[in-house]
Amino acid sequence: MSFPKGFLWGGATAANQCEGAYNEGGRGLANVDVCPHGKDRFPVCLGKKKMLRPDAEHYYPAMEAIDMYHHYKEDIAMFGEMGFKTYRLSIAWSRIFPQGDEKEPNEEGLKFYENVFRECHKYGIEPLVTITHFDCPMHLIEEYGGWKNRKLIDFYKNLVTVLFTRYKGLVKYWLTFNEINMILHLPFMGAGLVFEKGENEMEAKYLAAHHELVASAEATKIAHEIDPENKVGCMLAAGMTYPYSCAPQDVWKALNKDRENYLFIDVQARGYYPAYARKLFERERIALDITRSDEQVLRENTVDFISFSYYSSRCASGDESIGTTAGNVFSTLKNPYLKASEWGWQIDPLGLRITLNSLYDRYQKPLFIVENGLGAVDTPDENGYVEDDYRIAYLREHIKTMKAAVEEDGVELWGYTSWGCIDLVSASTGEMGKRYGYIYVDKDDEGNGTLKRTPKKSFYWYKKVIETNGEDLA
Ligand code: BGP
Repeated sequence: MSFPKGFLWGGATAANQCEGAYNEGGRGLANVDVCPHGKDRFPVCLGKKKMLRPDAEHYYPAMEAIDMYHHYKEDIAMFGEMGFKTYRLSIAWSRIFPQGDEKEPNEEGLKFYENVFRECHKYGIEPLVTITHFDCPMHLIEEYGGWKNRKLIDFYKNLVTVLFTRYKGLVKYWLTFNEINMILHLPFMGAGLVFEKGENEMEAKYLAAHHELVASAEATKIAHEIDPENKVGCMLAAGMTYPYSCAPQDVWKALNKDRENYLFIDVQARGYYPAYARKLFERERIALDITRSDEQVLRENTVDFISFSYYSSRCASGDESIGTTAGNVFSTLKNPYLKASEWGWQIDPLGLRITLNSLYDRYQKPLFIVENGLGAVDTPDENGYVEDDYRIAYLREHIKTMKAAVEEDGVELWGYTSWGCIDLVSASTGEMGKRYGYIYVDKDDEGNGTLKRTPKKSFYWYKKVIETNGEDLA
């Protein structure tokens, strides 16, 4: 009894957090390029502060990131050395369609990803591609208002048709939208939404979400038509919500908190809006343009598998006076039984087993953990080497419970790609100093550094984990 043969071990990144070269190769400007480092980051990502063009006062970490655009061969070779079976990466939409609404794609952008995929295959690495990891071409925001506009569905269909056709035989695993539930929490970064004064923000978010859900189902349909071998997944920012106590109002609160997230996956995995969602829209006077044909496309094109990120569990209570702590973007109640990372994200390995089981119980579809890891401060020695025992300990404990979920609980799990396998820009803070990688990248929060890559201690540890298919975690 062990991980199945062919279990997909690997690591994950996103274009906007590692590629850089934001204005090379014909790439157009995107929302993710203008999310600055520093105090304005959150207001911009939330759509509260309008920043549709970069200015001279801010530093924009995504513009260069770790310059993987020019280092991808070196980086993929290192993933190959670790023995990766898969590498999760995302496509920058504005590399393929610089404006987003063109008919013809930008060949240079297509060629870039083709080279990346071919490089992966050289090492026996299966690409796992996120079609949209938070990014949206700026032109689609300025001209159409981002995902609030139904027209985005057609532009997205055009994008995916090009991708599935061009990369047929090179890519088999696809994710339509990264952390689709993040649209509620980071609406500009996640869906290109900027709010006008007095706008019904909740309605705008669910409207944008509806368009993404339909676009996701359309993409699933097109993927299967172009190549029946394609496997399409949804992607949830997961982590079970625990009731703070056994008080029924805490249990009720926790159930409803989870529904805020499950709503999206319920649609993508089951093919229709659940009753509680319909009631929410009614209660909050949220008018969505759900057409008959939307309902049909959602119903007929559910996902093949469910992928998710897991950093921590969450906690909820009916009592509003309990203190909160940071979490993956949205804060949660402090769980007194858990320790936390330097950024306040609580560490809960058993929570991963609980999350795996609850997702599997709810959907009965194969699962894929596509993000997990510890964001920490690393202190390299004079050669750039980091002894990151804290990261190894975090990963080890999580892999143990993942193993238990597979071996003892029978959860069907296709793979595990830890987040930020090479150090990259933090999505929430824009820092470089919040590191997740097995590979250290010499660059700081202000953009200084040589970009030199150096394997950390965890690099050799993870290599052994993969070599033994998860048997040797020591
Ligand atoms: C998820 C995102 C990633 C990523 C990760 C870690 O929400 O999908 O893009 O960055 O969280 O978060 P952070 O970078 O804020 O530490």
